[in-house]
Amino acid sequence: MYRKELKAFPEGFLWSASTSAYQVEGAWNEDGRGPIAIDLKEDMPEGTSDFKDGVDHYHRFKEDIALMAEMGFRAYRFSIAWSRIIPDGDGDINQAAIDHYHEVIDELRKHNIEPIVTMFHFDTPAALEAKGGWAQRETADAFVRFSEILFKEYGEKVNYWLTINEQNMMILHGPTIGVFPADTTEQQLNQYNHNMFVAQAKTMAMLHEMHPQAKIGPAPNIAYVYPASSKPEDVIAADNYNAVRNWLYLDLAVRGEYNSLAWSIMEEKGTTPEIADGDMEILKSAKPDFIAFNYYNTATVADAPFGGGASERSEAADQQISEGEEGIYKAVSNPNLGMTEFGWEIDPVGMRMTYRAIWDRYHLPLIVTENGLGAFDKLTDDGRVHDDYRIDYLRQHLEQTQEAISDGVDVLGYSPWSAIDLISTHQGIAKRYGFIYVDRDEFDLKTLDRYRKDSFFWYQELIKTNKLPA
Ligand code: BGP
Repeated sequence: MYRKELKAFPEGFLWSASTSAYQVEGAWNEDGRGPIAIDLKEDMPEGTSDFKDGVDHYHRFKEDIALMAEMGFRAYRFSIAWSRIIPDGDGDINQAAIDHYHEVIDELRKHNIEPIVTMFHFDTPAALEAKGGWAQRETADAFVRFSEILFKEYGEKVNYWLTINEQNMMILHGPTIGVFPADTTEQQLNQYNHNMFVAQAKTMAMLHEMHPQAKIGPAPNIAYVYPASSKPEDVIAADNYNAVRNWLYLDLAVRGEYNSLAWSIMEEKGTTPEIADGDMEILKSAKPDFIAFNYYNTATVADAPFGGGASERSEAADQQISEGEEGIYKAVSNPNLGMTEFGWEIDPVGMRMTYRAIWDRYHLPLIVTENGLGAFDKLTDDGRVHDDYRIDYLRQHLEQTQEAISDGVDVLGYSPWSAIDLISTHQGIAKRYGFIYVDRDEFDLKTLDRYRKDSFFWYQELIKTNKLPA
């Protein structure tokens, strides 16, 4: 559908950008913070830094928020570190951490920036992991208690809550992200998934009870799946992967039910989770106010008969490079798309399709909570980063966002990854996404000074005028 005129971004659109605590904060062992499972991971990919120092946002949040205010942010999406608030996950509350996040939220409010708070972004407290992690109902209960503490403390000041970041990527690519060991079985993963959904559902219902003015939603990574051709078997494969990658997660979060195709695939493999009495009622009781989703690119798949191989690129598999699975779908490259320096396909039009598909299924307002380009940025002598490639990427995705808005999709805001450079999940600081450059290398913290990239000024102009700069 081609249009001569696109609808404008709505008034009050939430122009934002995102970070997560363990990737940005640093100060990993300060002010009582307990370790997270990822801190204890010993096998970071060679040549990539760990997360311990981040980009020191914990100490420099005022400077960073001032830069966000200078860009004109209407909102900022960040996560609150569970193991700061409750160092061992389910025990004593750490007042220093409670105070810290009050300061962060107050600082944002001072600049008229709406906080969008993620409650759990990959950072399971190590003490809970040692007791069996998400396999245990106790971890789910501990998460609900943590949420209650957050709602009591910050519920009057925070209107937008996100429960769990990319639950689907944790389940599908946990070892690459570092959240689960490589030998975790599928049956275990499906149990973790189920336990997380029960926790999430309780949390959503609790917020509505405690703070009716506030809104809450899940934040999965949704990527529409294309068939490699019009061959009917390829179309079935695409439908399979849409079910196991996307709809399983949103059907549970929004409708409180298992996607029947995804469930049948688990049944076929004998990996269905155990469902305790009352769980399905709990899942049904949760009513998200919106769907937040992270979008980087689409996936393309072909028919995958047994014995035919599962993927063209499985050795590189991560959040955005599909793995494939014999009998279900075969992951293939899409010859119509370009790629980032890190091998992620780039598909702005696929974002429009993803908006449409989510909207058609659920009819809830949408917020994009991640989208962005990881690149090897270079700081030049003029103290800038000339990241025209990032501006192009963001512009194209925002053009498609405007197309989707014109198609009738209700979009509340756009919060790309990332507000400031931070440590990638498995590819170090070299893979930069921010509007703000941070002077540090993989193993040398250097000055940690902040620099405005060209994209900083581009985003500033966009927010000021509420339209894409010419
Ligand atoms: C998402 C995560 C983020 C983030 C981003 C970019 O999967 O929610 O935490 O890091 O992807 O991925 P990466 O850091 O692997 O480049």
